[in-house]
Amino acid sequence: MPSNDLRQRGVQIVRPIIYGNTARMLTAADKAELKPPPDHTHRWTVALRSAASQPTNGENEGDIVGGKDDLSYFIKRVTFKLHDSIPNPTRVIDKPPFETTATGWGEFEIQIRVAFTQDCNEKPITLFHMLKLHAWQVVKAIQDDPHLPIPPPIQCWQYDEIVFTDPQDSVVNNFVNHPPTPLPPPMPAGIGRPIPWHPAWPKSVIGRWK
Ligand code: SLL
Repeated sequence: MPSNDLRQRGVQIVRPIIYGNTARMLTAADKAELKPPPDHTHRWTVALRSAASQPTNGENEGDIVGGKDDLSYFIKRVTFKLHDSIPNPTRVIDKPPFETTATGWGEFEIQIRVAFTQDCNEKPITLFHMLKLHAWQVVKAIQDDPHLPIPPPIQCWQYDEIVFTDPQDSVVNNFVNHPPTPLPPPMPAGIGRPIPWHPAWPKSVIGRWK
């Protein structure tokens, strides 16, 4: 029997991921360095990462969301299909970090195609993410109080789990050898700020400016 017929029946392997984007408004320094077209307002990164976050190295809590675990032991390639108005709109990323960056002005849906390593013997999956640039409530807060500085970056992420049912025998050890970093328990109500902050709650942003 060829080895690709050997599957561990009744076994499920689960890997928590996030996909989504960060975005920040272009500063004068960015404009000088990147020389984007004049109508571009934001620089953004779309990514697929492990759900567990990096420990912070002096960054503010929530600045780096996800990405602690290297997923390349089972993900071979992530293809981001961007809006056709963007140069080189099909971005093929063959090694981590599975992400791509651009500047622009508009929000649109991004197709994220995830291809697994050959030994997984699984078909690619396709995810969709609506790029988020504008935190409208924060824009309103700035309009109301022009002394507020440029807001911190947008973090807009979707949690999901990649599940392999009846995995290929030959890859089970690989997964066992790469356990996902456990996610922190949820915070008790009323303690701490939501992480990542949510634009629907401007106070979560403004609190950080003090
Ligand atoms: C729409 N949501 O459906 C809009 C499309 C496209 C945004 C937004 C990049 C432009 C460039 C950019 O921001 N495109 O690189 O010139 O009509």
